[in-house]
Amino acid sequence: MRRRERALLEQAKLVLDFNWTGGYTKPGPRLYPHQWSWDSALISIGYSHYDQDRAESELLHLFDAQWRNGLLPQIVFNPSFGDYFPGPGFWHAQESPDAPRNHRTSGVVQPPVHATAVRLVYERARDRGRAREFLERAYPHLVFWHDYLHRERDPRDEGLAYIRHPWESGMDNSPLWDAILQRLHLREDEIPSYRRVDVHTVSEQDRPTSAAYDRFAYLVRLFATHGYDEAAIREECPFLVQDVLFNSLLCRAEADLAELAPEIGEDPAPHRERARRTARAIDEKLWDEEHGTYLDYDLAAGRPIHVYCASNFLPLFAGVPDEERARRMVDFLEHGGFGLSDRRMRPVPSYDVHGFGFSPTRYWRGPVWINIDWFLLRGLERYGYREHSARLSTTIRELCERSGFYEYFDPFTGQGHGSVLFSWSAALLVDVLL
Ligand code: 9YW
Repeated sequence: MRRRERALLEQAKLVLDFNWTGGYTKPGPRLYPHQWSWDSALISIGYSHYDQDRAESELLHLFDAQWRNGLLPQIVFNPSFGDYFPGPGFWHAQESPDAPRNHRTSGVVQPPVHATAVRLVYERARDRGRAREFLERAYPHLVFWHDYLHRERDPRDEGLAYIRHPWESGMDNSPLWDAILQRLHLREDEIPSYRRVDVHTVSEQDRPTSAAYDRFAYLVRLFATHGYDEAAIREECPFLVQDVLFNSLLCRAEADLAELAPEIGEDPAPHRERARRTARAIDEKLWDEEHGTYLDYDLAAGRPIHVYCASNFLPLFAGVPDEERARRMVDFLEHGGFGLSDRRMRPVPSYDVHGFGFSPTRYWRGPVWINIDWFLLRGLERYGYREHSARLSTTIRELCERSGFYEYFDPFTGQGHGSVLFSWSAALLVDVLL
């Protein structure tokens, strides 16, 4: 490794040290003080290279807050940090008989990348005895989590899980949700009162609008009113989406669980079968023949969402498309608005640069995110597109080196936005470098 890369690696580790709380790693120092589910999974992938102890603790801390029905919460609140919206008092998660008693959590989930993270942490661990103990502890949580998704979030048994809030996608401000949120007309008295904190921490222009937050809050209140009873929520919730990113990660996670199973004498077959089913469902229901990529499906309205985002290419990460479909996807990444062969841009913008309402700086509406680039990089590698994957790893390195470990980056200028010292940017950079 060259000197510059070694220095960058050290900086990335310092970011993680800075955000480490002793039990978990904060996604970012001020904006995100609690534990977030998919952040922790991605962060543990960084630690897996050099700190087995932290990699394992990070994930076990999250699993400790799992609900009794298997729901793995999006946020595990840290009682030392009070000033966050929406906090535990807004979620009312404890109204659910399934909520854990030892932690306060939110009542939604995030993309299921955890089994993939556990696999990497397990495989890279130096202390094998300890790694086995870790796997024995983590495995039942993962099975329980995936069971929850298949049981509660796939009522028609299609092999696809639905999400019921933009926060569950991990990409809450994405244009993917605009049409659904716009058709949600709220009367004044239907909007819960709340006070945002995010807009006092980073630039308001970069964050979701207050109209979006009204709807986010409305959905939370709907869940709480139903005591987090999934069958009741499903009947009424205007936001039910079979999301490409979420299901691609679930598919990959089931395949990773199948690889882990024999290590501790468990049966891999059910997980392999579920991975195959979800792959087939993504390929049959979500493929968009016109543009050559996959589309989210709005389950409440019964139609595909014709919005093109970088996350729509995530089936590459799970090995879903055949070679021909993968080739069409790469063609779109190169020649559509995603800039994979465009030297004027740092790929891949989170949203098609020609898409309606594209913004190079607004959160999830155009900026480059390191986690999405990382999924695509690993996906392209898997299909043998080495030049493209190399371009993405160079992009990740250059963005972090020139601008710092920001939450997201302007694809044209490379300038960083959102939270500074952002943990998954650092952790995935570590993975790319090592
Ligand atoms: C929120 C913590 C989270 C990420 C999400 C990202 C943002 C805001 O920050 O969400 O309030 O949950 O969209 O993917 O996990 O980094």
